[in-house]
Amino acid sequence: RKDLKSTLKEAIPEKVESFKYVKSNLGDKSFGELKVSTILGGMRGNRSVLWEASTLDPNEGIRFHGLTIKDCQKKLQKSQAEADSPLSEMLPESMFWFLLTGKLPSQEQINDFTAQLAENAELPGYLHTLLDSLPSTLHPMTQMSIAISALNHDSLFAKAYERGIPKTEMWEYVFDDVINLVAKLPAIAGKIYQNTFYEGYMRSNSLQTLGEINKKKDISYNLASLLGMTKNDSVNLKGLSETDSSDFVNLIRLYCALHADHEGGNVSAHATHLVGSALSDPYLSYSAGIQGLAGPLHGLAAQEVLRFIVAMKESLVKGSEMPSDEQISTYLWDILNSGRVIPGYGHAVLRRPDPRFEAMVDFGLARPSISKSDVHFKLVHQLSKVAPGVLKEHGKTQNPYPNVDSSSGVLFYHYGITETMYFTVIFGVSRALGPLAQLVWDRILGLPIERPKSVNLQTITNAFGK
Ligand code: CMX
Repeated sequence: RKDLKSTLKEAIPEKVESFKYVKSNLGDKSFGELKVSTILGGMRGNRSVLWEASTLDPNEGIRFHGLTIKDCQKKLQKSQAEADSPLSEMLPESMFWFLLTGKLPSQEQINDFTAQLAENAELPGYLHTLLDSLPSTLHPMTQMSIAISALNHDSLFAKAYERGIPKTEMWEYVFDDVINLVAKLPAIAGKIYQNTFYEGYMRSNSLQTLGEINKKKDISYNLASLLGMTKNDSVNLKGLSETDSSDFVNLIRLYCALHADHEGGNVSAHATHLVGSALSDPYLSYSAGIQGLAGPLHGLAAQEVLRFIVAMKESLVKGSEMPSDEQISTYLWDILNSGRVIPGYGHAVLRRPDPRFEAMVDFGLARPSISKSDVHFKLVHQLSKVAPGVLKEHGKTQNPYPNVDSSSGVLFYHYGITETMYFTVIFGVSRALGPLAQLVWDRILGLPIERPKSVNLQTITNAFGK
């Protein structure tokens, strides 16, 4: 008697043949308003998600309400205390305000908003208990999605819905949940870091901490503090210098502002929007976004890139001598020939080097301790000149250029966040901003539940008479 898996195995060849037939013979045909290739090909280019705050142009990159990254770096508010420093970066709080309202905030507005978030940053007791109960071997992204999902316990929107509220009032409760979630993300991320890599320094029975939430500081400072990276907290286990500590806080600010939104079709944004369309509260919705971000073709690439760069350094860098372009090229071909992808390269929409990658590289180039002395950074930079040629010759990827994940991990690593498994959690803190801003608008506009129509291969084939 055949078991389930063997029965399935038997059904595979015929279905794969049918898939190949439809893809190669009917791909160009219009099926309703779409091409068959769009249905089979991950809905590429299909304009079907309403998304207000950002638009991605294949050749230009991202614009936030019409502003480029460089415009945002000039116009969005910085921390008031460091507003005059040329090395100070825009605040993610400012980016969130802009994404949500389409208006540039004043310094006073951002000061107040930053204080409001810090005031709500502490985690409820049950979340500490829950996170403490998870094994430290559980991937940090899984821990993050569990923690965010559990905050549904306190959802004002879910409670109001249960009581019964008109559709026109929903957005106000969603807004309150969104602010609460954005405020708590640094503490969630910090606790996961400490539990996973520092044996629970933040656990309630421990007197030691890597750092703490400071109610007078911004979310990036507080996240950096909880990772043990700020100089002025009571404990400074990692022993960073004042300059490095301040640079690290600015790295988090830049990273979180840049990764906040990338229009609505990417997996984390779309998952948040889709789940939210069922009127699941913002915690459940963004928890779904985090689970998508945890995929290696999306946010997890940040972790993959760093592992790849470290391995490449071990294999190609001898002492202080950098490898030749030819050596890098051979290294890349070995990876491609073994059927693997080059992490940090390619993009579903972009057709040029990602301007977010360039902004992160500029951060490193502005600091000689990174640009001149950090071998991993130098390797990332050299790779970005060599890999496009190799990928073009390989001939598969439609975009042979570096994407955002190519450069971020190496900068965290430089300052001492060496736990590669953790990188995507910082992405998760940042990516909340765009999709959650859109979720508020979804409810303001009263968008309906998402329900695309699915079709099977037989239906497509029948439509064209085979
Ligand atoms: N190395 C090797 N091959 C690659 C490649 C890369 N970096 N990027 C794409 N390809 C291959 C694809 O695997 C695909 O091959 P098959 O036809 O055999 O399946 C082919 O090129 C065509 O792919 P594409 O249309 O150019 O790219 P997709 O839109 O399908 O996928 C992406 C986009 C990002 C998933 C893909 O480029 C990739 O896997 N890159 C490496 C992982 C990565 O860096 N992800 C992070 C993306 C940014 C983010 O979301 O955070």
